[in-house]
Amino acid sequence: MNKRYLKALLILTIIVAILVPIFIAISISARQALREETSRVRGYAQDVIQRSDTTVDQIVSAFAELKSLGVAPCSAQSISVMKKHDLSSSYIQAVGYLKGDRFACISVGTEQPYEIGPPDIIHPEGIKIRNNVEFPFAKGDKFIVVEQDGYAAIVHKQLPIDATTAYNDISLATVSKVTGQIISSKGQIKPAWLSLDKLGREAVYRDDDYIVAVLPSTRYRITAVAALPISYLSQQAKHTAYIMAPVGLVAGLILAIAFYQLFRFQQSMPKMIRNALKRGEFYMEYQPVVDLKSGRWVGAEALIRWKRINGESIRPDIFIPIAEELGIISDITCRVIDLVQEGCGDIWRRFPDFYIAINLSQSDLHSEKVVRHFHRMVHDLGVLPRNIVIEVTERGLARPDVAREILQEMRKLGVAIAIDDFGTGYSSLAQLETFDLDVLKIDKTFVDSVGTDSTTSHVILHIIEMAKDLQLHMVAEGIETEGQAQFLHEHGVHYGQGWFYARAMSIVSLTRMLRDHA
Ligand code: G
Ligand code: G
Ligand code: MN
Repeated sequence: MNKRYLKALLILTIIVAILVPIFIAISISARQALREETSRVRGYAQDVIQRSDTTVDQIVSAFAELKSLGVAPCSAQSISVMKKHDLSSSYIQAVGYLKGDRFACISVGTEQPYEIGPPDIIHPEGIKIRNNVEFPFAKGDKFIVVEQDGYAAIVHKQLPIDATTAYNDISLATVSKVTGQIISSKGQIKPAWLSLDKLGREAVYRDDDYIVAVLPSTRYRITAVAALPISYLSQQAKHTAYIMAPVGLVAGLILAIAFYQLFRFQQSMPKMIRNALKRGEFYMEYQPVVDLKSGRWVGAEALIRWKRINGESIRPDIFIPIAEELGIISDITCRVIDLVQEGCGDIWRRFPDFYIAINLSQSDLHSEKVVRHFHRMVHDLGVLPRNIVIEVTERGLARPDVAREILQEMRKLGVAIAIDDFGTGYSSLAQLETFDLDVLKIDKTFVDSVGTDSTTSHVILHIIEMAKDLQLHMVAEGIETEGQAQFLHEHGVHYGQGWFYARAMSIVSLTRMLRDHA
């Protein structure tokens, strides 16, 4: 990756890192707010319809008693029943009897007849509603008068919609289900909300900039409507954005710093590696390869280690891929060969059968320099062909023609060739057959699956069969338990390495332990 591309990517990442949390928070809070507001609006509608139902209950029971008296509607007995309901009904202000549009008598006990005008709403069964009545004894207040067969109940107009609300601009209304006319209301009520088809069914819907809840009474011909402007929601979202913006900013900054560090690390890598080669910061460790039957150490895999002067250790899984990408891996590999030659001479003199395995990267197989280094080591040490194994990964064989040529040259030298991490790449059996290989290393992932019932646990048996068909020696990697070792041994795998036997160790430890074993 070049510098400008990385910088653009860096800036893009920061912008995304800042915006994404804000966006997510806003959309979550908007949805949450919508849900809350919806249930709140429905709650108000419920409150309104409950009050309305109770009011009508009280009116129905007052009228029923008055009618059942069987006396003149304005007789003393009738008026005393009116007074009783007036006082005992929490929602009824007064009860009276109408002749036409005029009160003939009324429970609030004044003799004057009141003219209240014609009904505004007429329901079946002779129910007549006047929804905007004023009385001289309560000037300024508006009342609803509900009339049936001349008997009339007076209700304060604000009563059914007197729900205590957290918002000033909530709209509330009780509406006739029969005619769609408003009985009482508060706030803005759009005519569109009052179409008869809408009033018959319970619903919560969004209309332009309002959330509207419609709740018909199950007992009377009245529907409650409640509505809340949606601007409350966007206010809430804005509020969340103000809180989330700094969070997004901090997240973005942290990411930016992390990215920048990585960027600098990447940029400084070539120099760091060259310095490491110059200063001799690389050294080798060796992980023994064991004969699974006897437990004897037959060889060891050379594994590179990097400890910087400042004490920091960098793992090969980090710097090897970077070195490969930078095209400086062959310098590292040549150093590995030098270090092995330098460190293992003594071992080879004492244990002439012991082998050392060296890992090669893909591009090492195209490097004349690496091949020359091997030549020199074999020549200088006079090691036997069986003393050196090179491990190539499946990826290393990606360009088969070039790889095959170099591998053949190595083989002429007498070096054995192992395929490493087998099963983790894409090479096919057919392709594998075209190479002259000696050893197949069974990857740790397959060894891990031994004794489990994962699907991979069957694959290892196929790999073993295949290796036998191709007449390859097998080395199983990453053995951690006795069970795994036993399973592998029983299925014809002769060699293994792993923490169950030994971890990678210094050349000094390896030499000493080999001597002790012998
Ligand atoms: O044991 P360790 O954690 O070091 O191994 C990590 C990875 O680095 C393994 O995949 C191993 O094959 C790789 N590796 C270790 N040493 C070398 C080396 O000298 N050359 C190459 N190309 N890879 C190595
Ligand atoms: O890819 P290669 O096989 O070269 O890598 C060997 C890697 O496996 C090294 O990182 C080495 O430290 C690690 N290793 C070796 N034996 C074991 C083991 O028994 N358990 C685990 N977890 N890692 C192991
Ligand atoms: Mn290896």
